[in-house]
Amino acid sequence: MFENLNLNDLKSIKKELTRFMMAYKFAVDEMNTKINILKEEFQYIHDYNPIEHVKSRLKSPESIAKKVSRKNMELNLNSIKENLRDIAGIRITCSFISDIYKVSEMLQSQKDVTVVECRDYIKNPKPNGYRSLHLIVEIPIFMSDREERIPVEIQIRTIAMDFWASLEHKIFYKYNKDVPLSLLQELKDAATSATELDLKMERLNNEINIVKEKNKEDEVLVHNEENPRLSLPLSIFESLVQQKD
Ligand code: 0O2
Repeated sequence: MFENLNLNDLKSIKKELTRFMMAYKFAVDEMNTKINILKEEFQYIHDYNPIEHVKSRLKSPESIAKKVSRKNMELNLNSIKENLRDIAGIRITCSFISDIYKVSEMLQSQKDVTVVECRDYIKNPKPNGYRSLHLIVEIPIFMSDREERIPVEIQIRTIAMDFWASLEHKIFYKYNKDVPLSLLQELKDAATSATELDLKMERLNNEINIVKEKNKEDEVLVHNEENPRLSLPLSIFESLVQQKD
């Protein structure tokens, strides 16, 4: 296959491949920055963080090659770019189902983010019990000589959904995709329990929020000792009140 290539050809292929993968790395870096900003800003304003963990990964060249062959795609960079939209992947874990939709909306509403696809496996779980919100978004990457729009797959799920998916993934690989029926049924039951847990935690959290809101009404904004960063010096507070009058 390589007999007609000289050293320079091989060097240039290597360079092209590296540049191809780098664009996806930059897309992951950019998405991670966006997510960190949302996290910090949300924490600062609402004194609460909807994101528990963020994991990101670049699909390895081996996995890309396997998927290309599994999907009978052409093995060239243009076809890979067109057809494989999960080379850059981000997984966001939240505590509550409502947080998943909050985070998803915050990301989707950013001007430079284009949503290419949204698959809601929470409203419509897969038959095996898999739940998660999947977005494929495109973001612009600016390099020294060009701008490219790069697809990123974002999976957003609760801790319970993530726990289930990790175990299911391990079992699937351990049995080389030929999982005994009894185990599949147990996994389905576990998915039902995880859903029940998510719904129960959401209900409890809503109750806690009602109490928190009630307490907030009595809270004095100036000299907030619990959260000094939100405290306003009395003079500024008075001047703001005067301006409103
Ligand atoms: P990896 O190694 O995690 O990247 P497509 O990507 O379009 O070929 P599909 O299944 O049509 O594949 O897309 P979908 O449903 O959006 O799934 C994409 C990814 O979601 C998978 O990537 C998994 O990470 C995850 N996923 C989907 N279904 C399941 C499931 O039943 N169990 C678990 N544990 N994860 C799931 P990859 O490429 O399969 O693998």
